[in-house]
Amino acid sequence: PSAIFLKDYKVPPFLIDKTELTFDLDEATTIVTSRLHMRRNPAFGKSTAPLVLDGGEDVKLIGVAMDDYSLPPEEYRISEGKLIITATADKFVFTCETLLEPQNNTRLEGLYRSSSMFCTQCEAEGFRHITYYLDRPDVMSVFTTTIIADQSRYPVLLSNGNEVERSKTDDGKTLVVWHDPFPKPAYLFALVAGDLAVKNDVFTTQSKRDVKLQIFTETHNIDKVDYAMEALKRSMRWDEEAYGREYDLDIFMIVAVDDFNMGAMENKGLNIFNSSCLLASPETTTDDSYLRVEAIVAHEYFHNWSGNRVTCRDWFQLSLKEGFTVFRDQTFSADMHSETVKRVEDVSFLKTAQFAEDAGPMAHPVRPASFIEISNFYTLTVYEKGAEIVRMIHTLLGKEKFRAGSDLYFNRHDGQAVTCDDFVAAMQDASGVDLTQFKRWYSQAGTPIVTVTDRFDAENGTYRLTMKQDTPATPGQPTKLPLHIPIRVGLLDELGNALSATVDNVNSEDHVLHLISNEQVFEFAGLTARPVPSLLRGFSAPVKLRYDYAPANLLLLMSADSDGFNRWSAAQQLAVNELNTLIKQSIDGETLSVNSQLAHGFKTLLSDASLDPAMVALVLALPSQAYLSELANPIYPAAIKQARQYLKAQLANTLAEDFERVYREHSISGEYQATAEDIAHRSLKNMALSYWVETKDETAHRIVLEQFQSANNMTDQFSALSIAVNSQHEKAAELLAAFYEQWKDEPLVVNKWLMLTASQEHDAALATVKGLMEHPAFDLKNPNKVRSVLGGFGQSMSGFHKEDGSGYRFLADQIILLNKRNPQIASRLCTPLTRWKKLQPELSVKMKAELERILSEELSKDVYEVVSKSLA
Ligand code: BAL
Ligand code: ZN
Repeated sequence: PSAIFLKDYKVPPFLIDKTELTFDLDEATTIVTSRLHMRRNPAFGKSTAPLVLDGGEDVKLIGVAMDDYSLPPEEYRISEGKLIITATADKFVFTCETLLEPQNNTRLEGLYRSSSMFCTQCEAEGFRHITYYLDRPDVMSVFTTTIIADQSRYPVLLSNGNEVERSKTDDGKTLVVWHDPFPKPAYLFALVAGDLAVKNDVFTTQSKRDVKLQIFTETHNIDKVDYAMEALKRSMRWDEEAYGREYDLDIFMIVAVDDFNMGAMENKGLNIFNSSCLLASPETTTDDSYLRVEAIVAHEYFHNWSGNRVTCRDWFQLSLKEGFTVFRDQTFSADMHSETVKRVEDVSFLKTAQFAEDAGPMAHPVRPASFIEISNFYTLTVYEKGAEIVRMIHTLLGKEKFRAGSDLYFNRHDGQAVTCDDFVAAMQDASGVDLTQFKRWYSQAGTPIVTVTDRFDAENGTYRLTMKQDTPATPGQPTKLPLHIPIRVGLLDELGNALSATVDNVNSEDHVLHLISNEQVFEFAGLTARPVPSLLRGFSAPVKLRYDYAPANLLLLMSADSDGFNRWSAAQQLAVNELNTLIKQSIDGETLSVNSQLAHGFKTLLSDASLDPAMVALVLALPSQAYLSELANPIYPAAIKQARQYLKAQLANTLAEDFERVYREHSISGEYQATAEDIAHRSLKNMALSYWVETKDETAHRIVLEQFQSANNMTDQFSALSIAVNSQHEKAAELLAAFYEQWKDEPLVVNKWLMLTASQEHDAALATVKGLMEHPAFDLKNPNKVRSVLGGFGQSMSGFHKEDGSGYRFLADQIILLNKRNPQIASRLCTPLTRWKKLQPELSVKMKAELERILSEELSKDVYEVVSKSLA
């Protein structure tokens, strides 16, 4: 397989003004007739270029016609999936008929079956698995879709836009026509057919138009969509208020499907969701999942403007819509709940997973320069780091100018397919802020390291921060240029009070410093004593900050910083320092011991009733094994596991009474509500219990059982189960069995059970996972189940990183098995293996050998790209 390059972009030689599709759906074969009203693209220049349409090997071509003249086989050819017609007029109607077997489509791209339904997934290049087309986002067309199907099995027939016609065919089937007036690329096409239940609602827009809202599910799930419907209405209102964006069609539909490669898809007017990202009920859904449903409903809805009305010119620009839309959904969730909690969660995720990607063999810029398979670039870098870039623009412009920039962007480019440069240009033009250097964030891969040193001059009352930036080399980018990095800084006195200081004639308690060179000095004037710096407040840039904080100063920041994010950040730094000491002891074979400063900080925190319990819970959460692995070089998995378990137990024993008290204080009764307040209490209560149980106290162990049995909601029940499993509670196996028995008819709950069972830390972890693959609850065809079991397994230090390499071999076997069936999922599963260079030497060679074994197979483009780049 070969790569394609951003620098080779050319406008399309042809345009498609109108697309008319007819789907004759049937279990055995589906026939798709496509009529494309095409013309040569004037922007391409005068040309006699042949018509080259994208297709897929799974699409059987029945016939082709030009202006109703059926082409004989010698007048067209198919090569590497593409349909090529040499002699074409300047304007014509191209017709083709294709035959599909959706029931055999295991890739879940294009048209496929999920349970008893037909559904589609066309982003990025799925439409070519339906019919021959110019399957690229800069070809935007007005779609009319006719669906014909048996009435009894498929009473619900949906596509984009508005339903404009409904009738019966001569042979008694139902025929429905949908028309979408907004020109769109093929990746936003959608079709659903099935016997579905519906929940209806109405949203009145700011201009007083009524929009019909519909959520469709299989009948047994329709009682679990109320939360998503409310979240949808909140999103619609928020986008009007925060961005001035109103919904444009008369109807907005969402459909839940069980088999889906992604979380959800923003097809125009017809979002299709992985049921795990839509369905929610107190008994079956945890707080985390409730918040995820809300965030993803919002995300997909926000795409209606950032993605659909203004779309991407080419797939290299994916972050244009994804980075911006993630930023929009993050801000929405922050507005609905707590801004600081949301920021901590997002940053924690970024620093764990995106930083690891940026440091590995698949590191790429937010706007990649090349790819072999675009599906591999739906990454944390494009999404999460892309959102950080938009957030930095927000910081540089300020709220009002950012809004002016987004207004200009939407107005200037409505109905167009544009680039990240166009986005930045709109922000720059509306604000007058020069973003020339800033734009390097889009093209330069890797996480910058910002090293800070300081000096206080008592005589002048000045405090100087010297900052250096350095971005490590990444594949294909050996040298890096300095970036424009906004660094938000405040200063505290020794009691933790905020200090005002003057920088560049501006006196404030909070400054945004612009680090634009490799090294720069910033001077704060007007101080009487050496301050404690609070650096990178709110995580104002996606960088690794290095500053040598004394533990006492971290404790001070943790308890007193006015920036809530940095209070958390200081606690994390303290914990990382202590864990790194313990990890080293473990590697060196020493007895573990640490004089934990963290315990003091935790004690203060646990006694302060004025704090947001959700924040307290986040501070108490020790850095994850995954984050410690990201920081480590090389990674010693067993040492990381041991150090973390040791510190947790030590903190638990030191603060046992506090944890018990906090557990009881935050145990709320009453009906379950997914409100920020109740979620906060539950999170702190369950965090406290996870410590308390580590003391091996009998009462704590009994309470875990009681909570498991008596909980009236999934958050508390699943927390009790997880705590039992993670603390190796003597009843853990019994509880796992009971949980499965209780919930075996609820697939989404079973997925959680699969994940927890697969990620356990114990000697038999690999055997357990092998057993799960044979379990009746497992299904290799269902991406959620594969992600639960194999994704969960990849997190287990004991199972995945087994000394003899058998964990790696097992995962490699599964990747090889899935490679042909579902290349996207197989490729995702490779991620833990891409870290081989960072592992301790004995494990590294074993992991590498498995990658080489995979590479010796006949591979899909998806898996080939990840594995070959990992070994390069
Ligand atoms: N566009 C793919 C799914 C999403 O990011 O919304
Ligand atoms: Zn998206």
